[in-house]
Amino acid sequence: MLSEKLTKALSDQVNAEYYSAYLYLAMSAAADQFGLKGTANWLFVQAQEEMAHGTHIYQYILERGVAPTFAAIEQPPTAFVDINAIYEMVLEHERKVTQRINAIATLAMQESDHACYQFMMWYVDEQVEEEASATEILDKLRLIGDNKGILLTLDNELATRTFVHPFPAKVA
Ligand code: OFO
Repeated sequence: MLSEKLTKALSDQVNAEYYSAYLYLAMSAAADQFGLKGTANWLFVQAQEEMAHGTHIYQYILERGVAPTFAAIEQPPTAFVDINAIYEMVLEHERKVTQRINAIATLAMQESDHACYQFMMWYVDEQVEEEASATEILDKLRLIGDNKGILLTLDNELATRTFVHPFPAKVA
C-alpha cells in the first residue's frame, strides 16, 4: 500500500499532468489562431499524451490500494505572443515537470518503496524525451527567425505527429 505522503505526491502529479494537458490545449488553440495548423496539431497530440500520463498515475494509485485525492486544476495562460514564446514556455514547463517527477522518485527511494520508484522511472525517461523534443523545436524556431516560408515548412513537419497511446495495454 502507498504511504500517505506518496499518495499525496502522486495525486498532485495527476493534477499536474492534467494541468499540462490543459496548458497544451490552450497553446494549441493559440497556434491555430496564428494559422499554424501543424503546430496546433503537435500541441494537441501533446495534450493527449499528458492526459494519458495523468490517467496512468491515477490507475497506479488505485492499484496500490488507496484512493487518489483531487483538487482544482489551475487555469493555464490564455494569451501567447507568438510561436517562439509558446515553445519557450513548453521547455520551461517540462523542466519544472522533470523536477516534480524527480522529487517523487526521491521520495519513493527514501521510503524504500521500490515498486513506486520503479513506476516513476518511466516518467524519468519520458521527461528526458519531453525536454529534448521541446529543445529541438525551439532551436529550429530560433534558426528560422523571421523567415515565414521556412516556418511553414516546420509547421508541415509538426502536422505529421500522431497520438500513440503510451500505455496501450491499460486502455484495451
Ligand atoms: Fe507528462 O510529460 Fe509533459 O508535462
